[in-house]
Amino acid sequence: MYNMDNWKHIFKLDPAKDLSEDMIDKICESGTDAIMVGGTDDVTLDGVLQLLSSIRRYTVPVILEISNIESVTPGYDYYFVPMVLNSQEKHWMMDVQHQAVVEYGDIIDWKEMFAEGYCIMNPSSKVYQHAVCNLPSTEEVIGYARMAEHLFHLPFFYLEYSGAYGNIHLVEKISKQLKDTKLIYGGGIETKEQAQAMSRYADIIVVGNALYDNPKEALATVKAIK
Ligand code: 1GP
Repeated sequence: MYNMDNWKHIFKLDPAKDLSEDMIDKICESGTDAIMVGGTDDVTLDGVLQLLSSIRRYTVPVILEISNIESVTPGYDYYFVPMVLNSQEKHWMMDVQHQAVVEYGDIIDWKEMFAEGYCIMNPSSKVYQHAVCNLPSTEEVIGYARMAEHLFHLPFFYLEYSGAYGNIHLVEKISKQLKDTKLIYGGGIETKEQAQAMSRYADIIVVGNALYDNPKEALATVKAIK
């Protein structure tokens, strides 16, 4: 097992999108702290397995962020389980996870399993619509962060702006609420400067889309914050 305490940077790869082997090589050798495999649409067991077999040739830790139960497979180092705190439906906060534990609880290795308290802040993103979210006010986001830290004792609070660069003042405010719960920021990071800015407040930044849209800049975000 790896020590996550010093993690600062994660690349998120979408199993429904293609990347060349050369690009996967560059991503895995970039110095990023971990590769997370996850997406919203068309996440299949095939896609998840294919990415795993490419990434597993490298020493970088590999995380499956569980999108649906059908695409879960052994072989990843860690499994991150999103619990969508600002969903309007209990289904996305609690029930999908509960169903999975009822079905597979006997064979789950709990040491590999980590909950993420998700707060999804970009109403135009697929994930926001998919998980039927409400847009919380600043006070409400702070409330979710406090619950993640003090009530649920979650390992991670994920401020998710997927596809859009978020409000850095909010990220700063949330970072002040969290001590034991690590703050993950993801969304719209495309440049070194954006990575550095979010990294001042978030424990871990996640870079996703930029890998597909602007790979050179995306790869440069690792060194920019280390
Ligand atoms: C998405 O938070 C990640 O789940 C990263 O966001 O794809 O916008 O970089 P981007």
